Amino acid sequence: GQIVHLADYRPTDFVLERVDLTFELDPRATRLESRLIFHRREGVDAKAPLVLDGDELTLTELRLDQNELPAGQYDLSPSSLVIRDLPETAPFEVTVITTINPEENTQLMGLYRTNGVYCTQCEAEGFRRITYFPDRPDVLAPFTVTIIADKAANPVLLSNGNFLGGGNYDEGRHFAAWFDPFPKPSYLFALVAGDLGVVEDTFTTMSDREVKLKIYVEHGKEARASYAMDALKRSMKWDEEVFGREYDLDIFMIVAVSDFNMGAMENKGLNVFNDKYVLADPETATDQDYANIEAIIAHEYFHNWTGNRITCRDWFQLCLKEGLTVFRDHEFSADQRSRSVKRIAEVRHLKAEQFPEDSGPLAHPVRPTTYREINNFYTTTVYEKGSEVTRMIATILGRDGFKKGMDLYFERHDGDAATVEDFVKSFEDANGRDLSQFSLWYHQAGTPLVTASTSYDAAAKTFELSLEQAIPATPGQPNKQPMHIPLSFALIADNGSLVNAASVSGGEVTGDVLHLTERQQSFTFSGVGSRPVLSLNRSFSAPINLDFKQSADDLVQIARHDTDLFARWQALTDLALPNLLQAARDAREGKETVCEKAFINALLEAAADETLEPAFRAQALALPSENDVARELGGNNDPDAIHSGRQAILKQIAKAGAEVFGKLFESMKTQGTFTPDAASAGKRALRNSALGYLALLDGGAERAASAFAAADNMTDMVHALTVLAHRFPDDAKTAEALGAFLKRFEANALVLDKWFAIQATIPGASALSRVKALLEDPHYAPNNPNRVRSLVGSFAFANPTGFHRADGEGYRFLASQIIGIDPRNPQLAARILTSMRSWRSMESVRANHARSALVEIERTPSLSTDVRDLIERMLK
Ligand code: HT7
Ligand code: ZN
Repeated sequence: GQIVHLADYRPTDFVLERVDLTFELDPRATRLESRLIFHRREGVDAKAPLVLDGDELTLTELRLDQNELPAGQYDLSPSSLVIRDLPETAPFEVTVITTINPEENTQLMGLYRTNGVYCTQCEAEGFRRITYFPDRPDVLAPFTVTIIADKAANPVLLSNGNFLGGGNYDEGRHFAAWFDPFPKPSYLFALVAGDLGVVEDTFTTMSDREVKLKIYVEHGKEARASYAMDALKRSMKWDEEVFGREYDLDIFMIVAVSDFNMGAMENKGLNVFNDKYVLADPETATDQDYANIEAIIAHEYFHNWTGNRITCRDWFQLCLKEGLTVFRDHEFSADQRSRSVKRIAEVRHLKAEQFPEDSGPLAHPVRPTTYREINNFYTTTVYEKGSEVTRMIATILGRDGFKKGMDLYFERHDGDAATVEDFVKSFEDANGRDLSQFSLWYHQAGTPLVTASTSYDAAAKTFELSLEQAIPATPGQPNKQPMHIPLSFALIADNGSLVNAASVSGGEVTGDVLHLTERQQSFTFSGVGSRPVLSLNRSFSAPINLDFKQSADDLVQIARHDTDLFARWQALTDLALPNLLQAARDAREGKETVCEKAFINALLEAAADETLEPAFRAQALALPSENDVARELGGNNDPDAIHSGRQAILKQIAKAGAEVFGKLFESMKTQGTFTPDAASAGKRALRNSALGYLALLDGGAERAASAFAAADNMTDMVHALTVLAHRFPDDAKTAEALGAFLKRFEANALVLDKWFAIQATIPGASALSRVKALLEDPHYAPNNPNRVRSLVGSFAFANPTGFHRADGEGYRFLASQIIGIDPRNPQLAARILTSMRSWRSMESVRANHARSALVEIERTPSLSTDVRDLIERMLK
């Protein structure tokens, strides 16, 4: 793969006016006749040829205005079709006939088959695996699609847009025609055909149009789509109410498939989903599954405006649709559930996934300027940091200013392929504010480090806050400019009330937000009668690392009194971290560790506080993970020491809180029939975290086993089974429970994924032999991405002690898996390989083993561009 540079962008020489596709479906030899109407763009040289993209295609026929094209008029290569001597000004029609083999398409890009269903995935560059085409997001056209297929095997024939009509055809075949009037780029094209069940509903839009809603699933799974349908209708309503966005076609369809590389895809009017994010019922889905379904259904639906109606000019602008749409789905979930608890979960995820990416060899700006393989840029930086950048625009401009900017963006750019600059300019123009310094967030990679210190002058009644920002060097960006960092803050008095300073000087302050814009900046608050406690970066208003040495007393004060629940959680985390870090150091030196009482007391106080929502208390009890501790340690990491140290702390908390946890386990039991609402889910989460602590006390295995036996929903069952398997892997009760679980859910692929993941994440060196044995289990499915992620992915991403074995066997195992998966499915291989991105932060013995494993992959002949691109960046 060639390196692509943003600076090389230029529009196409030809404008595509219309697309007319006719598919004759066959599992091994699908014929596609594609008719494309083009005209030469004004001012383009009359000799310029038409260049179409292709990938692994067989060209069967090529015509220009219905006449076969002579061989001398075009050049064919594996990746392109170049046609010369085209009309200077008049529109012309190119007919391209290709033959494709969906059955052999294991990459799951382009047209492929999953469980006998034809399905497409075209983002980012999959359409070129279907036909020769200007496969880039700035080429938009209306599409007409006709699908012809065997009627018995494929009663359902779907594509984008509105249904035009259908009927019987020859030889037991039938056809359906679809027209999508909204000009779209090829990456939003979709086709689905097969024998599927359907769940139907309707939605009446704000201008009183009735839209048909259909969710297609495998036969027999229809009942499991009802939560997704409900989430869809809530998403449609929310987008009207909050963003003023109405749905635009007569029909909106979702299809759930079992083989899919990512979560879902927002094809116009025909979203295709990984069935993991559609199917749910109380017996088989956890609360987390329900929350994911709600979020991803919303995310793909919201793309209809942010991504489809306004798309990206080029793939460098990916965050324009992804960061913004993640922000929109976060806001949706926050409105549907508890805003603070949602924010805590988002920040946990951001720090666990994006912060390591931003501090390692794969770091890149939210809006990159080069790429070799675009599939590798569907990253947590583009998505999650992209969302944080959008959130900061909202924080800086305020609710109304943000809305004005969004409205202007929709008004100006509907129908466009836009850029990040267009987006930012809409906010600038709508608010009369210069956001040029703020825009550095799009261009500078790396997580800023903000160092804060405070001093109080009792005589002058002033409180001073000194801030300094530093943005670490990242690949290709050694030097950084200071950024505009919006920091939400509060001053808390001794009695717990919030203090309003008479005035603040030293920089811009709007409401409860300080605007840090210089490298070093001091803010002075005047008229402050006694020393306040400062709560900084409340709600995680900026995605930064904050170095602010606060005393345990100050943190306890925030944990007790801040009106921002996120800040209370952050304070408890800040109390926990030094204990976990010290425990890891102690474990490494073979010393006993002692957890600070102030922390344990604050934690148990929050856990027992009935004025706090259970979901929040559960978040507080879920201490920073082993990976969080490793990140805080920053380097020379020993996962075994981190694990033992953390276990020691957990045990001390369990002992001190035995009574609290016992009570919570009893009182948080949800009664009656299962409902997946946030309040019930919160109670289950709190009860289950109590169980986690109780299992560390005498009789823990019995407790966990009986919780497993008593569980009447998947959340409780998975949790109890995880506690049992992770704490007592060799206990007979664990084998018994795993066996019972398998027997009961053997026929449900999504539940089987959980069974694999629980075992893949059992801590300790023996994990590897367990994982290897599971690879041979008859239920393992090496071609199903969900199953591979549940076993190999869970092991590499979520089992620090098992994967990062000191003898390097975990890394060697991963290398052999990557080498095996890559030829079949490069995207899947590449994604799992990113589990090695922080290899340099391991202690030297492990780091050396990791390097050797990466070099072994690098030496493999004919690696995909996906894997090669990552390996080269990781080894650089
Ligand atoms: N926009 C979608 C991205 C996606 C994708 C990208 C590369 C390869 C396969 C893929 N499947 C879906 C998903 C989204 O962010 O909404
Ligand atoms: Zn998306």
